[in-house]
Amino acid sequence: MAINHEIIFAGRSNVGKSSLIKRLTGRSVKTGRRPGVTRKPTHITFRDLLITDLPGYGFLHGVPDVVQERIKNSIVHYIEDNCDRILCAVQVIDANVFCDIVDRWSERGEMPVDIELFEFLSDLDIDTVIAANKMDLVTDRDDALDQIVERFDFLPPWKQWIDTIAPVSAKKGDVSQLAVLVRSRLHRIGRDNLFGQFRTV
Ligand SMILES: Nc1nc2c(ncn2[C@@H]2O[C@H](COP(=O)(O)OP(=O)(O)O)[C@@H](O)[C@H]2O)c(=O)[nH]1
Ligand SMILES: [Mg+2]
Repeated sequence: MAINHEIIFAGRSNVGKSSLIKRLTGRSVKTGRRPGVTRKPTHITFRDLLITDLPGYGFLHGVPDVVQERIKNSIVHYIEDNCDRILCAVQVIDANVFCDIVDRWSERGEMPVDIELFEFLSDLDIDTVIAANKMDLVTDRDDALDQIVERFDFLPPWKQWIDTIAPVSAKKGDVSQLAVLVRSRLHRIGRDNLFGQFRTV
């Protein structure tokens, strides 16, 4: 069957992209034993909808710079090439360490990769949902989410942005808020028939 629509999962290595896809859809994408092992996009399909798990975006400890640059370029090209059929992007972040990492880069005067990725997706007019994963590790939930939306240049409180950010935990199985957001994007294109592929429990 021809592919008409695509949902991409993007973000740094180890933030839980593959785990989230598994929790959300009940289906596995190929995963490597080590983070960063997956260097090519991997896919699952539901009828004419493609779900894509992209390689980790940005710095990865122990991987040579040239290789990192190559992976980053290939991700950028993949997204640009498939832009027209991309219904939405799920940008996955590790809610527990996101702000520390962003601030560390900012203090060095460098563009944090997560922000770079988010802006890149916005520039392409790709509807982007932020999945704040690993919420099970976060103690002050509302405060953490307020801090996170601020880094993306959204005004807190985070609850103003529930159509854009979904706090989730792939590990504890709590992904319902993300399923709701993905379903809303499917609804917009009249594809409620795919709702069943994205579990709310
Ligand atoms: N505590 C916690 N760990 C998680 C969660 N989601 C994923 N992980 C763990 O984070 C690591 C990386 O997950 P993976 O899905 O491979 O990340 P990817 O590189 O972004 O695809 C694995 O050890 C997962 O078990 C979560 O919600 N909470
Ligand atoms: Mg993965």
